[in-house]
Amino acid sequence: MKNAVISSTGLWTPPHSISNEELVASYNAWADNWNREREADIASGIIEPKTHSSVEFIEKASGIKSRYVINKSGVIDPDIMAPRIPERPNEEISVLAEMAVNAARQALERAGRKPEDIDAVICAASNMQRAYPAMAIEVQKALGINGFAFDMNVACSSATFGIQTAADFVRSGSARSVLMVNPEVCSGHLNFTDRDSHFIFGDVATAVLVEEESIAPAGHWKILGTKLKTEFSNNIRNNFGFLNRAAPEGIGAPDKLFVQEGRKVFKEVVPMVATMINEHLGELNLQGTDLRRLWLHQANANMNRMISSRVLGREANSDESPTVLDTYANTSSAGSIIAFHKHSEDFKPGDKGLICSFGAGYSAGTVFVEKAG
Ligand code: CO8
Repeated sequence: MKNAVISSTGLWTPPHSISNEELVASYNAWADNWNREREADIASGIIEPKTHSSVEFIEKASGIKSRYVINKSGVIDPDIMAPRIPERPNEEISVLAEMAVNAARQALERAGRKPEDIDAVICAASNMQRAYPAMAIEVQKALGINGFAFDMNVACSSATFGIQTAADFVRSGSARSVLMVNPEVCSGHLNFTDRDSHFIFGDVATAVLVEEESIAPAGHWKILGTKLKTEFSNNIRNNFGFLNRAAPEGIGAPDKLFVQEGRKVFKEVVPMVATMINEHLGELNLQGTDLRRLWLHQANANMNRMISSRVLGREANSDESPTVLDTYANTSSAGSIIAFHKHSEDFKPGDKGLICSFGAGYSAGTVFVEKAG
């Protein structure tokens, strides 16, 4: 069996950012309008009024201060409350593919790779823009890559599942160089009129180049081990899909967007992920204290604090478990890759770390890495 390594990563960040203050102002204006239109029903107690969202709550509950988005004007317009991303003709590159290509080009450049060096493309993300042809095949064409490409979706865990899939191709010898991309337009699936979740997500794209060790550039990352886990839960769900088109409530219904039982997710996923990390550490004859850094999924700062405490045996500092939530919010599958991309330059040969994601499914993935010489 061949050894798989991570040769490089890439990141593309959208140009527009929305602060909590801006997001809360638009939500509150929307809620005031909603209440005004239903004044009589609210006064007679038939319906409950919408209450205001709060900047303080968002930051305390999640650690999020702002998020990047593909379209800002629609999201912060109280009369729209959704991104307005113009549809493109089939002859033009699609939005998701374009984002992925931007991140991919950086990963290829950082590894000194040309398109002809790549054997396969995997597009691993929470929500594909269309059913088919696969986003990955469009990315493959846009970059001029030969070989094969396909999409996969394991929600927030898509990137770690994508890394293991790419590593398995390399280990088995069916590919030597695999490009894995994670374009996430979370704003397209978020209900900006739901106070409990309107602040959670942002848009971004990341890329990871997984290759056979013998061809990898200097300074690559050895993959010490990968592990995946899934356990069915309805606590994070999005019912959008072609089968719902004829449903009486229509495509605009709230359950055709992201919905979650945030408290339950928090309580159930923290122990599941901490146990998984500790078991995988044991299988690799490692301990939490052997890890220089944890690049955890970026859903909630408090969640990451609890998981890292259970792995290290004490609270991790921001150097040991960095967060990008303050500026990026939750970017689904891309979160742990952004953290890895932005906070790994200081690693010395032999330093070890963990890329870990978790989310809807439930699903979780662990990728232990070591900086090579
Ligand atoms: N402003 C003010 N108050 C608020 C707000 C708000 N915006 N929202 C809620 N409150 C109130 C509530 O009404 C509640 O009030 P009361 O106590 O009177 O009932 C109080 O604040 C506390 O509310 P919660 O219990 O909901 O608050 P929590 O402390 O639990 O924090 C969180 C909420 C931040 C959602 C937290 O539970 C959390 O982060 N949970 C984990 C979530 C998570 O990890 N989800 C994973 C999602 S990612 C994934 O896998 C799906 C992929 C999707 C792709 C992208 C598509 C968009």
